[in-house]
Amino acid sequence: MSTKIRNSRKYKVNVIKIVIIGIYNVGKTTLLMRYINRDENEENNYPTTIGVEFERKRLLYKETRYDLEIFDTAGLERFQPATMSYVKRNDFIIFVFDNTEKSLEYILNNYKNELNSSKQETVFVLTKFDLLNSREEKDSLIKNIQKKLKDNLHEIPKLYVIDNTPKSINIINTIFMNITKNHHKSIELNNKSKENEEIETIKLSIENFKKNGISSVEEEKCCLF
Ligand SMILES: Nc1nc2c(ncn2[C@@H]2O[C@H](COP(=O)(O)OP(=O)(O)OP(=O)(O)O)[C@@H](O)[C@H]2O)c(=O)[nH]1
Ligand SMILES: [Mg+2]
Repeated sequence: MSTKIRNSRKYKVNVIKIVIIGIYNVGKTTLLMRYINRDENEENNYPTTIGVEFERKRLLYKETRYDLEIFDTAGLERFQPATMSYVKRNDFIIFVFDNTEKSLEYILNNYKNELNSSKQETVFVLTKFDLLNSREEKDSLIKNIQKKLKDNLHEIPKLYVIDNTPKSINIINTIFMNITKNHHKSIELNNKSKENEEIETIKLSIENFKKNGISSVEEEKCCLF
């Protein structure tokens, strides 16, 4: 028991807020449950989401503990205003769509401005790839999607493709792992820019010392700080 407490104190905890968005029935809840429960059962059906559901996953990455707080939104149109409000409150957005045209159009029509103006990180996930029969069909769908993304968005987002095979569990894990890595990187960058700011302040104070005729001993003290 005491060991557990010591261990948990050893790590810094960071919260990453993620929201999953897409039209109804594209597989948002299935994706999340596959991640949370490592649920490989393709027969599992979840009731349609009403409002917003919440799940938490704890990860350890580079000695930093991350709490992933994941919001699974309802795709039904009547919940759309509530869903919109979640977009701004989260660090990452996972947009989910399936092999139907309307499911990608739903995202582009409703979130295009957000996608083109926001600094939030986003990824796109195409589900139900297993329902396409031939290689040609699959290739043409991917081409079509890439064209639509290119035509509508300033920056082409990362696109993951999943289906009902057990392999998709690994892809889903990668999606969340990459989100965590990106977040970690942005924290590191942020810390570095803070360090640079401190260096700048030290430089300025050296100049101040010089201006006021303070001796080089003081200057050394200043630099050791
Ligand atoms: N074949 C296939 N079916 C899938 C896949 N992903 C999800 N499904 C099925 O799609 C249906 C809808 O999945 P959900 O996860 O409930 O969809 P949702 O986006 O959460 O739907 P709402 O909560 O209504 O917005 C279920 O029957 C799933 O089993 C997939 O990759 N392949
Ligand atoms: Mg759902």
